[in-house]
Amino acid sequence: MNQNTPPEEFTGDLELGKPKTEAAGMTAIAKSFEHVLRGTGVGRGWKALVNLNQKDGFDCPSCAWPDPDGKRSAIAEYCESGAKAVADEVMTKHTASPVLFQRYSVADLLEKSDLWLGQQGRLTQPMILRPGATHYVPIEWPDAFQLIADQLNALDSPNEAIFYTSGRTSNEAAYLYQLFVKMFGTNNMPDCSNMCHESTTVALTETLGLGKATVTYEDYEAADVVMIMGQNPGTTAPRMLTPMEKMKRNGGKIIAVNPLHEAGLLAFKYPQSPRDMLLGGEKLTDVFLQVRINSDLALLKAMCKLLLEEEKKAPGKVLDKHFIDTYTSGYEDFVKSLDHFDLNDLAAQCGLTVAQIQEAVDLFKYTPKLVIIWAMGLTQHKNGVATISELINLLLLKGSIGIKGGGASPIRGHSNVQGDRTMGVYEKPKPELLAALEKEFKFTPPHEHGYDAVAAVKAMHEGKAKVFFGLGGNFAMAVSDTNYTGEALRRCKLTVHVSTKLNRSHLIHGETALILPCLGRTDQDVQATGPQFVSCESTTGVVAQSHGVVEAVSPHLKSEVAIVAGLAKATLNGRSTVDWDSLTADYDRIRELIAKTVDGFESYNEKVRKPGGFYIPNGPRQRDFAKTSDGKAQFTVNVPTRHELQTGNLLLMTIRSQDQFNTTVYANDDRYRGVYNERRVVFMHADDIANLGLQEKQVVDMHSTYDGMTRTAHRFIVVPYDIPRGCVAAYYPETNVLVPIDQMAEKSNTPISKSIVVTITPTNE
Ligand SMILES: Nc1nc2c(c(=O)[nH]1)N[C@H]1C(S)=C(S)[C@@H](COP(=O)(O)OP(=O)(O)OC[C@H]3O[C@@H](n4cnc5c(=O)[nH]c(N)nc54)[C@H](O)[C@@H]3O)O[C@H]1N2
Ligand SMILES: Nc1nc2c(c(=O)[nH]1)N[C@H]1C(S)=C(S)[C@@H](COP(=O)(O)OP(=O)(O)OC[C@H]3O[C@@H](n4cnc5c(=O)[nH]c(N)nc54)[C@H](O)[C@@H]3O)O[C@H]1N2
Ligand SMILES: [Mo]
Repeated sequence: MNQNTPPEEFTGDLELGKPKTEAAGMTAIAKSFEHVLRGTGVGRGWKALVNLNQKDGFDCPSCAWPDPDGKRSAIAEYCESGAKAVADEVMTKHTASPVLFQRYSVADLLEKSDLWLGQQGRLTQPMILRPGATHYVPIEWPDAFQLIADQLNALDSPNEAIFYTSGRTSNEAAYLYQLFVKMFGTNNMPDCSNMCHESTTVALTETLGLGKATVTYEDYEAADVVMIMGQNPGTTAPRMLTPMEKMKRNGGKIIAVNPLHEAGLLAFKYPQSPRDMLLGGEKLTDVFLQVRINSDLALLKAMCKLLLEEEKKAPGKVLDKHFIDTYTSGYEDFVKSLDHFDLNDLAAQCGLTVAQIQEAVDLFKYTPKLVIIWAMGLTQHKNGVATISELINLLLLKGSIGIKGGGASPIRGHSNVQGDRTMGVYEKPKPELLAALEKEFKFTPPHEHGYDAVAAVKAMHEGKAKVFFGLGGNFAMAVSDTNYTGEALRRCKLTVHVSTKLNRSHLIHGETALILPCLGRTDQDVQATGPQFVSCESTTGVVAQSHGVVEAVSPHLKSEVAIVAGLAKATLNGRSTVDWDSLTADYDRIRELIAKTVDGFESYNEKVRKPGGFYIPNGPRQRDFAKTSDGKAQFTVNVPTRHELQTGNLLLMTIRSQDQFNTTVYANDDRYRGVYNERRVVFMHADDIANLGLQEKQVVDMHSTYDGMTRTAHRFIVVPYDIPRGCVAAYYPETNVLVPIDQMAEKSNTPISKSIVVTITPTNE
């Protein structure tokens, strides 16, 4: 078997049902309870659930959706996904203790599925895999820190080390981590953002001066029209459906842009509403644009062209000329450039008619209260940055930025991925932060940009980097080109993972490997001065505290703060002015340092203690675009990409199922899409199945060929599905073997996980 990829076996009993036409409802609530209570023991599970997203409880580890600013209902502030993420963390029935590692060698564990690895429960003790050993064995914390410190200090240059972050890390841990890494001497800080919303960050920073959402929670409910592009909210941000339902009841309209009729886009049943339960849910989408994969740029351009035509028909009613004149630059060039594009051609690229696009434009032509929401369906393409810049063009035409009920709303994935960046986890650190750190801590931080995720893999592959340290995440499975990435990790001298749960990255290891088990979001965190809390930033820029509530499964777990501080102390060994132990003892002291060095965090300890937290400064929300190249919001000229597919070629998007959180698989079902007991499936249009001479449920291989090299993902079952011709979909991470390491979005380097050209052939059994 291939040592770098998950096993390719089927469960053997794929069941296909009808895809659902609504999300949430009682089933979702029932499923939530089922998941939590099954694995946790009733007391722990309840304790965790009732504290989830309450103002004095903990921040849901699942996604970065914001909490309502006002009152919260006691039970509704979690969703099925959140409940599963909590269950996954608080489960106690099993633990991945030293007994497990004694029983199974690394080779044995490699043959287990990702589902099985996750089901082993929480890690309980630091473990080490020594050079040439077959099994992980326990190691004491001080020895682990010393071993990593010795390896780091033995490198020829600090730039031979890589420090990855996944987005669950708290602000406090993230801040210490980036401080330590900069003091060690490198900016090699790739993070999961590099594979996620980096295209968003780049596009928004260029066009508006800040890489974050311009909306607040209230804007969703106040909008007249919300356009949801490239996102599957029923699965990946179910709580978003609550304000959507409210805005609909206020008379608002929803436009959905997606190659799939995702259940969460169609209708929503509010589980606490007797009316919904009796009468059925609220229809959500008013205009559904079933676009071809990666045609969104063409669609947005067509919408801009139609808006200009509408403005000619009703001058002064459609475009916000005052906003354009006062706050933007590049308008004339942008308008001129639209002449080069033909409406019918643009519509055809999307697989739509002009009339369908007009129907959507009619909903928002006379109102600026337009919110555009987007996620991975826009970011993970070669032209991700261009597409998002085009989306900004549309909002600028309407003057929709910096008004109540309007704006740009990327939905971040991991619960604190945005906060980690704010705290300085970034391979291209901001000069202001470097200057502040230099002043406060009296050292010279490195200015040279570091490796992002893809560059880090290449550096390890080429032997330029030799130590990989991961603060959370599952790098081996999350990055593209699984075999290449696996080989890169295997070439390291040392790989270290700070983790809550066992995952495949622990098994695809360097010469020496360490697993350092940490507290999760739900766990109580008690340090020398008493119980501590941490804080996180939501997708709308609210920073709030999070208190763990359940007792840790093992006395050997350390908090991420304690781990980072322990490592910093051992590695820098007197070379820093920081008292790492005192910071671990009292997280208020970390927040004091953040207050002194990070913009917008003045009086952090005070503000974060206010119920509900506080908003950090956001220029674009106030129509302040001072941080762009000329101080104005930028219109940009972007050209749609044509995917000229040769016969037999299809465009593959790699997507999430209902029962996974990124690389963590909770179960093999995808209820909303009607798929049960199996993840190795490929969704195809019936005509494409017929054209290729395939049958429903036939077993096939998928191949991608780039730069003369063919990569293959073996054994997927064909599922006929309502998807545009020429487009196919399959689950990530199983399909990451097909994404070439060199195929990234322009300017953001995000792997092209949503538009991979593939061919499909029957598997030779
Ligand atoms: N339950 C659960 N929740 C999660 C996660 C999880 O794995 N499970 N992951 C978290 C993370 S880190 C993230 S980043 C978010 C991800 O949240 P999403 O972006 O919603 O997740 P994906 O499954 O990647 O779905 C992408 C959606 O985009 C559509 N799509 C794909 N290509 C295109 C395209 O070219 N154009 C358009 N218009 N649509 C397209 C797909 O059909 C799908 O509906 O979710 C977060 N929340
Ligand atoms: N083909 C393809 N590839 C993709 C994507 C895609 O859509 N398609 N999506 C991309 C996206 S959007 C993202 S964000 C990345 C995700 O990439 P990652 O963030 O690297 O992956 P996760 O699966 O979220 O990481 C799960 C692991 O994190 C650890 N963990 C969980 N909670 C904690 C915690 O509180 N602390 C610590 N220290 N560890 C914890 C657990 O051990 C668990 O096994 O994948 C990317 N890769
Ligand atoms: Mo993500």
